Amino acid sequence: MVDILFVNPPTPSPDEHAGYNLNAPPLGIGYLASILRENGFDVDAIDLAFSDAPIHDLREKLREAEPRVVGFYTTTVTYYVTERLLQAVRNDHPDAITWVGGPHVTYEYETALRQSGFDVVFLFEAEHSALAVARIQLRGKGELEDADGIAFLRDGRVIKTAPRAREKSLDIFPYPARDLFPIKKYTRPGSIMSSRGCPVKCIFCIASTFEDAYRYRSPENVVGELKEMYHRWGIDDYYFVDNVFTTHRARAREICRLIREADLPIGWYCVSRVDYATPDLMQDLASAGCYRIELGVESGDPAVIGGMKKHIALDHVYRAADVILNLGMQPMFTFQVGHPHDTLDSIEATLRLAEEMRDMGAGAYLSVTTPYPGAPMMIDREQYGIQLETSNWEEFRWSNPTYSTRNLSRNDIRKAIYRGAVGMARTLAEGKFQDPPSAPWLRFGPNGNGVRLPPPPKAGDGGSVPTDAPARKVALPVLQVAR
Ligand code: B12
Ligand code: SF4
Repeated sequence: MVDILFVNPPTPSPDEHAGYNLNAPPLGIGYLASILRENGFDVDAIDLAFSDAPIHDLREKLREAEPRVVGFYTTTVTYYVTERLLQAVRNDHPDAITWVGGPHVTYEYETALRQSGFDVVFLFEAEHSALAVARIQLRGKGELEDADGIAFLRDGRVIKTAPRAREKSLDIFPYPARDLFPIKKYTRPGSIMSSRGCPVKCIFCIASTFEDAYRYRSPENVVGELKEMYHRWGIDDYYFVDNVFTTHRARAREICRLIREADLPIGWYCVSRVDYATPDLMQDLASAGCYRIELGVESGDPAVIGGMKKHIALDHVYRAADVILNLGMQPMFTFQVGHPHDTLDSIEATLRLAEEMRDMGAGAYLSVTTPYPGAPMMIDREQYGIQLETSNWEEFRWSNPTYSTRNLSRNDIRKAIYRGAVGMARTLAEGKFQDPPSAPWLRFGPNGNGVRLPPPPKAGDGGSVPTDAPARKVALPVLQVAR
């Protein structure tokens, strides 16, 4: 009998990720399992992302593990699937206590308690809350009211306890319990999160509300985790799932230095911002094995970018493409259509910019602006002129428009996303953009001649890599974050 069984539900639209070819161990429940195990609880986990028969597989696991608590991770699109899995637990193990956490129920906790029937909803980051509730429910130490950061029902009333402050010293958390997941089955087994939160507040994103202020792990702690994954599982290809890996520039550079010093033959990719893509920082990333960088551009129209509070300029985009391509890495630009400030003309500008980037050899993915619970544009949707046209959470995917705006019908957005997808498909068919060869090749080169360092950036005079200053003089927004 295990104390707590964590469950990652399957996604209702697995094809959605085909372009990225991404599936990775669910780090949130990995962190929770790890901290609970460290505190003496017996934990297990099942990742149903791969399952063809999730309910059947969960039932088997319940029979084998006989958990006292079953804890579900869920996002908005997986919420209905998670409800169905909850029913299986209720049928087969009516005595089990059920927990649920993640970005969707954090905001939709009333429905999760009243309609779906979960016993405890965990709000926001939950390492400390899960430990507190486990002590209360499994060891009989205290009352649920005493645990901060949760919601539950008492005599038909929803009790929401005091908010719990996010952990500032992320190094205190043990590494995620990857041993509980089928590491060999993942296309991206090396997912790792080196920071949480974001200092920017783009209106479509929940990073700054759900994870709050930007917090980061020390370079030593991060590289320690890379070493563990490399030596224990032989993983040589990593995926930093940080909202923005390079927010603290000096820390990112120190991580790169430690990776080089450890001489790990690894490759990796991460998310940055176009305004951070300076030659010196990008060269540091490349020389430590980074081969792909994802950067949000969102729109080809500066007014729309301004409306979403992204704080970037189009000059940053050209510079980022130039710098990253010249260092032999792949820039992967992401764009959105259907933003509240978008018009048919601004969408044309976005599609044109995406095409321009593809012609340069970069990746350019388009998705639909999607208002998730907790995002500023969802909270203030009336102010943004958003008319939701569905209440089916499974439709809240980046390929599917969920609303009309003052300027656009849902069908206008649908047509635009289709054109964007055709553009990307054409680029792939023409071989302009391919999945880069992964880690070992990059680090050791095709001739096996040791670590491959990228060429130094060429000087601005005649070279195609510009200096830090963009060619066109613009006032570049400066973010108030550590550098
Ligand atoms: C990696 C990732 C993916 C990977 C997932 C692979 C994997 N298994 O990790 C891929 C690329 C497949 C993916 C796909 C999608 N993703 Co995604 N993804 C992420 C990302 C960047 C990191 C996830 C992570 O590891 N977080 C780190 C851990 C520590 O945080 P956490 O998971 O939230 O867990 C903590 C708490 O939530 C809580 N908790 C979580 N689970 C549980 C369970 C219990 C029992 C308890 C007590 C507590 C608890 O405690 C944890 C520890 O503090 C997040 C952004 C983010 N920063 O989280 C987006 C994010 C989760 N994705 C998002 C979205 C929208 C999607 C897609 C819908 C996009 C699309 N294609 O349309 C799909 C849907 C996939 C799905 N099945 O849900 C949104 C979700 C918003 C929402 N309300 O649903 C996020 C938040 C991004 C954002 N800022 O908008 N994603
Ligand atoms: S989109 Fe990126 S920069 Fe904007 S708030 Fe989200 S994580 Fe931060």
